[in-house]
Amino acid sequence: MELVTAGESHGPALVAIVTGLPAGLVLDREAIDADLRRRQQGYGRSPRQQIERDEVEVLAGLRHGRTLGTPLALIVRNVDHKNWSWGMSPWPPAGEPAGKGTKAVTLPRPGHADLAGAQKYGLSDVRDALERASARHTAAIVAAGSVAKALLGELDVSVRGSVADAELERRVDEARAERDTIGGLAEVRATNVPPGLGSYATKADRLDARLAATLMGTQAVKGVEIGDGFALAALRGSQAHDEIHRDDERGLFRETNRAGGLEGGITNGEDVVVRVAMKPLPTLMQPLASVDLQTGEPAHALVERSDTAAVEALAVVAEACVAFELARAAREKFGGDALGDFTGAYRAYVERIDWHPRTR
Ligand code: EPS
Repeated sequence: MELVTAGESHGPALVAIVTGLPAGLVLDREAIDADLRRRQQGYGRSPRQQIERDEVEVLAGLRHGRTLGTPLALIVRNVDHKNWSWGMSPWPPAGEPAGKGTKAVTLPRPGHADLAGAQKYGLSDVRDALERASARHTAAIVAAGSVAKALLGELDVSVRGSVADAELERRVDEARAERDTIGGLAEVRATNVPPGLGSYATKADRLDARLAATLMGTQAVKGVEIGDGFALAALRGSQAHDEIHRDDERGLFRETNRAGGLEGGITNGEDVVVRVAMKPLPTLMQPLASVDLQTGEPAHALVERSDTAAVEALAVVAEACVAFELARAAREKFGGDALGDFTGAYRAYVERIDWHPRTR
């Protein structure tokens, strides 16, 4: 399974193409739209979310609600594009400049991709960098993650992201009052994950590395921790590992889960637990020092409408990232062009090992 996305924040639409899904997986449009809505909500989100009504459209790979085993093409339209139709026109715009995005952005924001993007790609308008770097793009990830959750659901695996930040609302209120922004922590937990997803064979196969990569690839994420993560560094070996037990009800199991469900880059049958740290959003109403790229003079960074916090959105996005990577790993382990081949291989495997899925 692979995921490719495209789309700018104020362009016509966001696009996700998912390849490698088995044929015969039932997708529920309402479930995907519900995840898209969850991503839009959350304390501290920008007024942009009142403009958007994120909904999935399917252009290919699905017939009558079932996957065809062919590339699945999803889009989420940007309603706000109507205000940017000149500024973000894919083709040279016709007529006089109108609406938003008509003036070049030359004041890069510290913490955003603005300056590095403009340098790397030789851009005179920072907008050419920031539009794709924007976290708006995560809507496409959530749509694809929702599809991955449907596949994992066939194995009774569930994945849920939540905010791991005490007092988020108070922190948002305080930051908003002071016209500032905040970051925060989110946690994703996947339950009923069978042992044996991922591999120690190569770095690229290690599922912990893959989870870290997909989460670090998410806007504003600056840290990823698996299980007890950084805290493990301070412990003795005798305190840090999860002892192995067995009973007839559960088969082999652990009493503790400091490893976050991953040992040697492979799932070990316990919950997969991952935490992500998000930096404070870099678009500030009281901007930091910058330099005007056109004149070379000191200036203040671009001020644009933005969120005060997006930690609750990150929890939903991180859930989608983890779900997609787990589904990929499950597809590698169990194969299956047809959904029944995939679930059949899973059942035969679980029969072979001494691990018992939780009763349904
Ligand atoms: C974002 C800036 C804001 C956010 C946006 C990410 O958008 P705008 O500039 O249109 O107000 O709301 O996130 C979304 C639109 C979204 O759907 O998550 C940025 O600069 O990263």
